[in-house]
Amino acid sequence: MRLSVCHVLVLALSLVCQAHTQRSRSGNSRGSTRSNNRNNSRSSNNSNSSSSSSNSNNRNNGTRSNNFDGNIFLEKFGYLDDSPNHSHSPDTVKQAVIEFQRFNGLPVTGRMDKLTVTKMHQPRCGVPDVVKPNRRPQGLRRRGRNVPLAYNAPGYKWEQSQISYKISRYTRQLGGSTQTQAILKAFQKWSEVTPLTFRPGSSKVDIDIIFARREHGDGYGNSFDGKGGTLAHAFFPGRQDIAGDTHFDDDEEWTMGTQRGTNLEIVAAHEFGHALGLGHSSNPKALMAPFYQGYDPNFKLDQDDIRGIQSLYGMI
Ligand SMILES: [Ca+2]
Ligand SMILES: [Zn+2]
Ligand SMILES: [Zn+2]
Repeated sequence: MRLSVCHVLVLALSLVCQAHTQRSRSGNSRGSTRSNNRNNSRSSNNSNSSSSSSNSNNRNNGTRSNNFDGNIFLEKFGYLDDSPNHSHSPDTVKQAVIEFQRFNGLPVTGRMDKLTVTKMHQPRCGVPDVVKPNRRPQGLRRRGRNVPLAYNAPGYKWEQSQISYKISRYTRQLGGSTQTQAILKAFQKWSEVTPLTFRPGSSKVDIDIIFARREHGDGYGNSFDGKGGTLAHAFFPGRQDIAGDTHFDDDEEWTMGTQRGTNLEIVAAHEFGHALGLGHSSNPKALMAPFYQGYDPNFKLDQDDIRGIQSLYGMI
């Protein structure tokens, strides 16, 4: 849709849950697709753990080195379809690498060069960047696989303008009021540019916030991965309980007001973008770009973020 290039869609985090989220939205087939994706990735991840070594010799696509499997990464974030043993033809992998490089503003070489591998190792959001190739509309597939499905937003939004939230599980790394402030300020980024308001709730809320480690109840495909890698993820709006929920990996070092660790307010603002319906942006300046950009005490929404959210909720 209009914003197109910038906001490529994302998908789903967890598709299992998302599936539920979206299924209630009648006529939306993307939701169920996502759930299939996620289920698949869960099973393929499992198969990998038992068979990756025996299969690595069969995989001659050059994305595997030093215990880092580029194919698993590319599958997780939507650039490759799920495959048993994460095996793909060299040409398929090349196209996926090209997509990843384009999306993330890297030189487009089609190879797992140093810049590309370094980028893949940076801390990032757990939500996929693009729709998996086999879920893309036929027209896009025919034109070549190096075309991510571009949206300025996945198309899910809250019907009400007052959104409720609560922090159900805090991290022990920061004081409670510090966390409350970080969350509040993160919401403000979005309420400053839309008619949305955010109110703390006590029981059933739209956006339920938790800190958790490893597997945390929303499917193995969403398990956190220890320090580094995935920092957090969030679910798109919808009618299911999990919709809008936002989870932070408690194995990260969460901080406020320092370059050290990972800034909670910035990551929360990014995740709330998803919880409100935005996908990832291929604009590296956007808050909704997939990788954590480091701490900036004066961080702001980019015009790209503002256009995205206003396309869903309008201006103030
Ligand atoms: Ca992590
Ligand atoms: Zn994200
Ligand atoms: Zn989760």
